[in-house]
Order: sequence, then C-alpha cells, then structure tokens
Amino acid sequence: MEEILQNIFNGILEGDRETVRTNVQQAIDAKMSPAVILNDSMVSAMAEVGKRFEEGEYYVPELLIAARAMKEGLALLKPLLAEAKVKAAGRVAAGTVKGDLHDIGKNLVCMMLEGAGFEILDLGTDVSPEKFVDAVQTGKADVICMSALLTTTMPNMVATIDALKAAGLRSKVKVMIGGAPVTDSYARQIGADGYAPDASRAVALAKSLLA
Ligand code: B12
Repeated sequence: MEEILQNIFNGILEGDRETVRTNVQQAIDAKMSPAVILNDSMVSAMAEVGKRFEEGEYYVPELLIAARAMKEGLALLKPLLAEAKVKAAGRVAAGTVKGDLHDIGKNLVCMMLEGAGFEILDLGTDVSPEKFVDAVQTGKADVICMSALLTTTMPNMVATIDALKAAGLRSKVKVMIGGAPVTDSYARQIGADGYAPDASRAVALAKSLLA
C-alpha cells in the first residue's frame, strides 16, 4: 500500500502521467480510501511541487507537467470522492477577466487548487463581471479567483468587485486576484481579499481566506 502511494507521489513530482494513472487505479482496485489516496499521495505531492517551485528548483514547465499528471489521477478519483462525500475545501470560481485571453497562469492556479481539494468552476477567459456574479449567485462559489495579464484588463477586476457589490454579494464571497502585472498593493487598493504571486501561494491564500 505504502509503495503504491509513494509511486503516485513520485509520479506527480516527475510529471509521469502513466505511473500516476496505473498506481491510482491499483490503489482504487485495492479498495484504499479515496481520501487517503488524495491526501497522502496526491495533495502532498502537489505541496512538494509548490515548495520546489518557490525554492527555484522547479520552474513553470515542471509545475505544468506535475499538475497534468495529478489531473490524470484526479479524473479516476473524482467519482469516488463524490460518493465518499469527502468535503471539498471550498468552491472556487476562477477566470481570466474580460478582454484578457491569457490562461496558462489561471489554469495552473485551478489545477493546484483542485489538487488541494477545492472544487473548481473554471469560467475560462474573457470573463465578464456578470459571469463572475452568476458564479456566486447560481454556482454558489465561496471564492472568486480573477487573473489578468494585461495592464489594460486589470480595471475589469474593479468592475467585477463593483458588480458583486451591486448584486449584494460582496460579503458572501472572498475575492482573490493575481497575474503578472497584479500586486499586493493593487489588491488592497481595489478592495480584494487577497493577492498571491503564484499558484502554490494561491492555495495557501485560499485556505487562509476560508479558515
Ligand atoms: C503566453 C503569452 C501570450 C499568449 C497567451 C496564451 C495563453 N493561452 O495564455 C498569447 C500569444 C495568446 C498572448 C497574447 C497577447 N499578449 Co501576451 N504574453 C504571454 C507571456 C509571454 C507569458 C504569460 C504566461 O503564460 N506566463 C506564465 C504563467 C504561468 O504566469 P502567470 O500568468 O503570471 O501566472 C502565475 C501568477 O501570475 C499567478 N496567477 C495568475 N493568475 C492568478 C490568479 C489568481 C487569483 C492568483 C492568486 C494568482 C494568479 O499564478 C500563476 C502561476 O504561478 C507574457 C509575458 C510575461 N512575462 O508574462 C505576455 C504578455 C502578458 N502579453 C502581452 C501582450 C501585450 C499581449 C497581446 C496584447 C499581444 C498582441 N499585441 O496581440 C495579446 C493580448 C491577447 C488578449 N486579449 O489577451 C504583454 C502585456 C503587457 C502589459 N503590460 O499589459 C506581456 C507582458 C508581454 C510583454 N512583455 O509585452 N500572450
């Protein structure tokens, strides 16, 4: 059992999708608890990936292939997790703001959050303030993650916060922002609840906002 979990852990660190897929399937066939498979191998591996990224040992490509390998295993686990009613860490609606088509960073944030046990509503790119509002109203998101890579689209983060206020929803949802041109002081200036400079710190931020 230990060996299977270790193989999944190593497979994610190495971005080896085949190893992750076969070992997760073996763990499922051996009737291991989906929560144990998720937390003791996959989430801990993604935490290690995040740590290596922060320490400059891993770069974006390693982050991407690790996240992809994790997704492969998650796809097998998802139906079982739903059955076992493993409580999601929270429901996150994420999107790149209106006018902006950059989605690599946003996708990384989604993958890391998913690996950490959050339920993700991926709204895609070019997401209007109305769509974010709808994700809170009908999608019941606890957290909104807005990404912007263009200085010209950053004001659409403000427009989204304004739309949430106008809909009377601002106090019901936490707002996280990020993207290369975004800063912590900008987050404070526009009244967001938090900013993170990368995907692994986005996970820590989401956890702290919902704690
Ligand atoms: C790849 C890229 C593209 C690709 C996007 C492909 C895709 N599917 O995403 C394409 C070619 C389509 C593109 C188009 C354009 N681009 Co471009 N692009 C880039 C580039 C080279 C890399 C961006 C990237 O993916 N980085 C890697 C990811 C992993 O990093 P990241 O996005 O920053 O995300 C991390 C963090 O920021 C954070 N994060 C991200 N989102 C969030 C959200 C939350 C909530 C949190 C907490 C954290 C977080 O976590 C992520 C992971 O660690 C940047 C240069 C750069 N240095 O950023 C230019 C750049 C962003 N692009 C730029 C420009 C100008 C454009 C165009 C206008 C070019 C043109 N004239 O057509 C168009 C705009 C299209 C549009 N409407 O969006 C400029 C922006 C300048 C500015 N100051 O506004 C840049 C900076 C290049 C430059 N130096 O001029 N681009």
